[in-house]
Amino acid sequence: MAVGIFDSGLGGLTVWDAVHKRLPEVPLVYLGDNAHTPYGVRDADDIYDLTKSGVARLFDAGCDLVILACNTASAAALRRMQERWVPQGKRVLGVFVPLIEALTERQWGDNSPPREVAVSNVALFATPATVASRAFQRELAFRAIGVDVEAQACGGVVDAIEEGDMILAEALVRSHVDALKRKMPHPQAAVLGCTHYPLVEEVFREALGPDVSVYSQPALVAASLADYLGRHPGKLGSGEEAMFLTTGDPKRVSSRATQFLRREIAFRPA
Ligand code: DGN
Repeated sequence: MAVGIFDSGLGGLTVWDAVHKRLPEVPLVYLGDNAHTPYGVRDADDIYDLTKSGVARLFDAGCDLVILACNTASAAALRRMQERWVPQGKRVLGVFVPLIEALTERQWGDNSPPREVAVSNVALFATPATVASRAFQRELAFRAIGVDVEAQACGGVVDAIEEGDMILAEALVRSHVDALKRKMPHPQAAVLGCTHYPLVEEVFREALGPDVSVYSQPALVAASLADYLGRHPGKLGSGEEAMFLTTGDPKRVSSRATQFLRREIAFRPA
């Protein structure tokens, strides 16, 4: 089988990279909806419709399982995508749960009642749509009690990364971290709740300081997928060529992707 990885643009490549490193034998099909990025400023119905088309395209391309490697899409569409596809034998996984399971020190799929955890205050950095959805707080409340969450909507960061303006992206990250610290001066942990942010993770880490534990999604999502595939061994695929699809301009997107992942990536039209 192939695993599909969907994002509004380039950010999901951070998840692609981690999954490819962890599971090099699994064929991956990536779809970036670059024509409609960023999702973070769209309304929930719009994000749902765009995600629905992207996921359908990945299943058409032969995927049996799709990861929504986009927090904004996961927050707005994951449940409905699962309701639609699971009865047809397809799986759709999001990126919130692996992160929250790591934060609350739970095993994959541990659905026991919420309990006290080691962390008591958390800074969440995400897009405006993800912050507005409160999906992170909802998923956390299923698993933990007594955790104070302060969210910072990081407007502009995704756009700057998609445009390749890393100087602007880094300046915005510093100002969003400052804004968060005015509301919560000493977070114990910080969650990078957008798959674009690992591309500026060092800037987050530096601005937050050494006392803050930073939770970044790609490796956590890859570990969770490895766990899932380990439990469903019949579904493991074997080494086909990776495929990269975009709704945007393949030439432009390929050049950006090559720059981000420091390897030759050739996108085709979706
Ligand atoms: N990478 C997406 C996420 O994780 O939310 C960014 C969404 C967007 O397009 N703003």
